[in-house]
Amino acid sequence: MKTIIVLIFTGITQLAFHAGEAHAESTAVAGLEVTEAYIRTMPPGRTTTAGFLSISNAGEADCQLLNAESSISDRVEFHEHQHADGMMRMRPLPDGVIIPAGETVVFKPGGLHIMLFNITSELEAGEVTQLRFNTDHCGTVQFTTEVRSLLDKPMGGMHH
Ligand SMILES: [Cu+2]
Repeated sequence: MKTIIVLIFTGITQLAFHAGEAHAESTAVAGLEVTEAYIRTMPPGRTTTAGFLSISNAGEADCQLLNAESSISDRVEFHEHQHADGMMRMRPLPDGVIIPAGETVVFKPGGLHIMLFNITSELEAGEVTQLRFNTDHCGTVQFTTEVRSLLDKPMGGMHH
């Protein structure tokens, strides 16, 4: 498994949120586990990228991922791909993603994924960045994402 890293987030919103959630964090460590997390390098001139991972829920209750926070992006969304009229389109999931008890959900190209917007740093393959998921009653999950080259696999239908 990837190392779980505790991040210090700044900003009043995060601090206020964190204060209310602090007691639940140990639950998340016991129940939700993220593995194989990575984000893609960006083509020149772009400030948006996608992230992929596996997340398993070893707990006895479903966990809903409500939102995500990133060390390099101030806006992170859950998206899924959808075929409509012969086109592959992306749809935001404003209600987040449910991870059923005892199951693993895979975020992968062409399916469920994370979108990171407004990235101001250049992403180099091999770097790591930090992400965290905030959940309904399963605390927060913090994890490391590796940056992988865009050239490893085609972006296939990623349009914003
Ligand atoms: Cu997307």
